[in-house]
Amino acid sequence: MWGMDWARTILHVDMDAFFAAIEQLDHPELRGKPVLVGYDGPRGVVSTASYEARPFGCHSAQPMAVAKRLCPDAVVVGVRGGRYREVSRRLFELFAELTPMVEPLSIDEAFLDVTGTERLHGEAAEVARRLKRRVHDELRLTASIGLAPNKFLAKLASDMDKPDGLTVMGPREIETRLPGLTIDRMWGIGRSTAQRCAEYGLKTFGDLAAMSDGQLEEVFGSAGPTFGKLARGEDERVVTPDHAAKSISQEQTFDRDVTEAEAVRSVLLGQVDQVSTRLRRQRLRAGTVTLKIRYGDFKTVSRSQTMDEPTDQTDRLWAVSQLLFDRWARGGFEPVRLIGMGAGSLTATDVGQMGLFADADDDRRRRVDTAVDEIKDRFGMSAIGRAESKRPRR
Ligand code: TTP
Ligand code: MG
Repeated sequence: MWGMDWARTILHVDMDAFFAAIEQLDHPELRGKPVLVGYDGPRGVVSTASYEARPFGCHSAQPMAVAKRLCPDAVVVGVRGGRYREVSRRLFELFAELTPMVEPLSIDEAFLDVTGTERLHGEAAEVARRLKRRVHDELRLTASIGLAPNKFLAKLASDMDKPDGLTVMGPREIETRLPGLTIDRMWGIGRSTAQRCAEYGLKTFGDLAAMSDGQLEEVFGSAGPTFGKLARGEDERVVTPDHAAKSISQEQTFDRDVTEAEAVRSVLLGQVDQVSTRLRRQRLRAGTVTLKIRYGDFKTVSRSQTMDEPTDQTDRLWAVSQLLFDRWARGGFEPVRLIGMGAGSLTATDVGQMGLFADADDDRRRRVDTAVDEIKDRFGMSAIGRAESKRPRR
């Protein structure tokens, strides 16, 4: 059995058109139709497009106006963050039934290290097939899964046969399929870098794999040798569950540089929301908040702040994120290519600490976290986003 030959067996699970698939699930009249999820305003951005809308060129992070032009028949629906978080919570419960070695990457995506579970659950491909079936039966949604001996290959694989795919990247595929992949699929290399590489005659993983570390460094700087390893299918990174992580973060690369500070802020708010949910899910508190901002020219800056007291509350994390963001934006806003928010210096939330020593203010904030989730459920993410941005700044 090949499952036994591998040092590790890693699954990368990624839900198909997650937000849009949930909308189609909840609203049967949308099934089979092109759906765009996102805020339908002049500066709105597409969160995701259903698979029916993708042949028209619609995709995540695209300006909504562009997507509507590409696919005039698409139905636009607002974001219902609370509902997606609820489905995500159930999805991660299914993962947890399989293994405690789950590393969440986003609301609909995770690495699972299922090494050794074969004995319990059957051969690796069967483990993956069964997980897909459970997602389908329990959530009525489809997932795509990549199965490989490491994280990098598993993530590549899950994307190769979307939607509803199951792709194995084993020793045979590393020889046959990997060298032919174009390097825009390389982790950390975007489309524009890929274009620059093409000028050097570098087009495929095979091209990268054939280069010496010295040559790779010349082209890519210090990250070069890592690209070489990955291109050969080598990746030593281990699956790190949130409770063992040093930090929990979320980032977003935009399709085009975003020129409005407000638009960046609203994306940041969504990230704070996701990161704090993950903190609470893992009973962790963050001692520091870090923002990462990348400009169109790849120049990247980060801004950190230590919290007065470690926290898992959305409101507090948002206050600090906002402070960092506004301080940076006031110092001279420049169009943004990527924004990211990370929670670091993590400590475990002591269960005894949760109720007993919580002051009234703490309790109020907790109830606000719950209430906000409910409002988002009912009115969509944008309702909260707009109210938030009208609040006076310090
Ligand atoms: P993805 O897994 O990147 O996308 P997806 O699940 O919609 O589609 P795919 O089948 O290609 O995996 O992201 C998961 C959800 O996160 C997505 O449904 C909406 C949200 N999201 C945003 O809000 N903005 C973004 O730019 C991206 C990439 C995702
Ligand atoms: Mg997905």
